[in-house]
Amino acid sequence: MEQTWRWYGPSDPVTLADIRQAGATGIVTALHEVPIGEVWTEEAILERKRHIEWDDTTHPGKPRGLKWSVIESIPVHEDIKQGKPSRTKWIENYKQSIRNAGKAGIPVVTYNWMPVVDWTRTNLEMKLEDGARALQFSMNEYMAFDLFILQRTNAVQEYTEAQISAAKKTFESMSSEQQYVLQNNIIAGLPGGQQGYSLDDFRRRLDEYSEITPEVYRENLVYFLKQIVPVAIESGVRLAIHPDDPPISLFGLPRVVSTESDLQYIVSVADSIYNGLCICTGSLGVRPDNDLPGIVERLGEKINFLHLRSTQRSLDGSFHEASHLRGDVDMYNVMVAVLKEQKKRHAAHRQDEQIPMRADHGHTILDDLKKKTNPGYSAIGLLRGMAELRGLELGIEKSGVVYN
Ligand code: DNO
Repeated sequence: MEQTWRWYGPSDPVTLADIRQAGATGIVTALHEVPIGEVWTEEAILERKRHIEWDDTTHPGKPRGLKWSVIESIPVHEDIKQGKPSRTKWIENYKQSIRNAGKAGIPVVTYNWMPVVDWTRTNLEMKLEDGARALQFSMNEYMAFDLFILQRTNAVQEYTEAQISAAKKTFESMSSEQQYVLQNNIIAGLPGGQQGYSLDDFRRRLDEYSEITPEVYRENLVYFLKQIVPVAIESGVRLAIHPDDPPISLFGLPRVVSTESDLQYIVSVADSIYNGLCICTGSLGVRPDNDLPGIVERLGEKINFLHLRSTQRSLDGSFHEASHLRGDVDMYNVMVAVLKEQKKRHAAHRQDEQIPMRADHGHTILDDLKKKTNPGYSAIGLLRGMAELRGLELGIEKSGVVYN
């Protein structure tokens, strides 16, 4: 695998030099400053690429040993997701951004198809028994927000009585400051996600989806893919759709990228390695019915990017981020399946034999506990995750199991 690292740009407290020392060779980043829907110009992409790949400040003209391998993400404008007539303009912009990424030589573009909110957690500082902090999605906190802070119309009908009373108990045990933190965690936007919303804004956004069923929402995705995949092919840019995180409906919104059959459907819309997947084991792994090693085996050919992490589920639908080799994800068998896929690519002389992967969502540990960091993206936790994963990869390779 190609070891990559998500870098949030020049203001990221984790520097390019830190990433190099962690042993990654690929950078995953985005032009976060470009408003959603606007064209990413070739100049702006090239300028960021130069910044990543050449250490002009300390050693002019010296390569840093890093390469911009993956764009994560070019976000998809809400009008495209909702299938509004104005989508035509935003899709043209999207195509242009892909062409420009291709001209700048960036091989992979990640995107997601989550409506209104990107990845969602209720608690960014869950305390683990060893003192480390982890991201968490607590079902009770989520329902407490939905029912008693957002007070969404229809929410009550979607939960059982037992769920409502558990959520009420949680809500009543929270101080108003804790309620505010919960609200912000959910709607203010996590790093790399959509823009943040105020409560009213958020309600308006949800209302826009009142008529959009999962079927319609999926048709809108098909429409988008039919438009952009030909451009991706022409531009030499492999697309990678990120699964829903978490892979369940939130706030009554449609979800169409949550299961293996969703992924099978998406790749069938345009059968090309350019219409590919980002397999995020932590997102998909929240559903016990997602067989991760099987998904990698069956959809392997279409995997253009890997987010490797693990989650630990609870019976009530809550989960938290586990360390990379623990939790509910069978990382050993996922890795075996990935290495088998790479072996097939090698035999087929595919250029993209080494699949880019990044360790995703580390715990906050050691010195980082005293620092201000991007939730899930502090250096030491990710370094631990990446080190464990590269050890696992090497061990499996040396054991010969992929050659049997
Ligand atoms: C969270 C990430 C998401 C992901 C986007 C892809 O850490 O996995 O922000 O990058 O959903 O579009």
